[in-house]
Amino acid sequence: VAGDVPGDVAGGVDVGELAARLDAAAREVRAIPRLTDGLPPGTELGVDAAYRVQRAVIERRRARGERLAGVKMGFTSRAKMIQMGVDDVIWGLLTDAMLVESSVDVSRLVHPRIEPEIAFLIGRPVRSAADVDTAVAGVAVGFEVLDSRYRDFSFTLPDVIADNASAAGFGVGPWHAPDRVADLTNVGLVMEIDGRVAQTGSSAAILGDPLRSLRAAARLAGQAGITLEPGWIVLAGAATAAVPLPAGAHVRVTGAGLGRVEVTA
Ligand code: OOG
Repeated sequence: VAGDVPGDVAGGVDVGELAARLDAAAREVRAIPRLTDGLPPGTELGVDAAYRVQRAVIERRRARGERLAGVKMGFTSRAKMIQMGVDDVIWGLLTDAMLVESSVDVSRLVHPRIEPEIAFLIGRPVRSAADVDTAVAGVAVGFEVLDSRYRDFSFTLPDVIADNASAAGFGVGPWHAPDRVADLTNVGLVMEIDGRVAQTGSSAAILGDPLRSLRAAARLAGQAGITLEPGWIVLAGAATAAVPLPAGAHVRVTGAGLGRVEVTA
């Protein structure tokens, strides 16, 4: 994975400096103003530059020993687009440090939220969307913990792209062989918090079919020169709006036919 070096300038913005700002906010558990609010006059943070900032943030994490573990798709459902006020599909990168086993330390997060997901396990290298059909080794119900590094969880599209699509953590339930899953286009999803139903939805909300989201992930990664490696996980995107994840909460996400995954905050 090629990274941007500090001082790299795109659209007049200093990619390395913006990445350092986001990385520090995450490490110091502190919300910062949106990048797009503080740009020097005459400069602009476009979508391409925002992805360069995202990559530079990931490179900083890799320099500290984290390894790439997958890809997440964002805003693949209307519910999320409406909740966050944006209207384009985005993607971000997952690292091994983001994988949540049974509990997530929310004291390390600014204003965490959680949402139900459909997850894919990659079994063979994927370099383009054409590789996807033979590459899926497993399907699972999952969750994603989001944490915007921006004040009030408020951002424009380039801001959230630069902030690695608000990625903070993720977990998956038991893997199922893809040919054992009857129909991925309408998996009922229920997210309970402390035994109360917090969100319900259908995988149909994810671009009509989560496989479409996986193909988009493969295409976007391929364009960025990233191969989806065996063992990587792709989060297809939330099927519902995200809800706050307070300390002490116990969350259970169930997918019809896919079992469930639980996490304690
Ligand atoms: C951005 C991440 C969106 C999804 O599943 O739509 C996302 C955010 O809402 O903060 O992961």
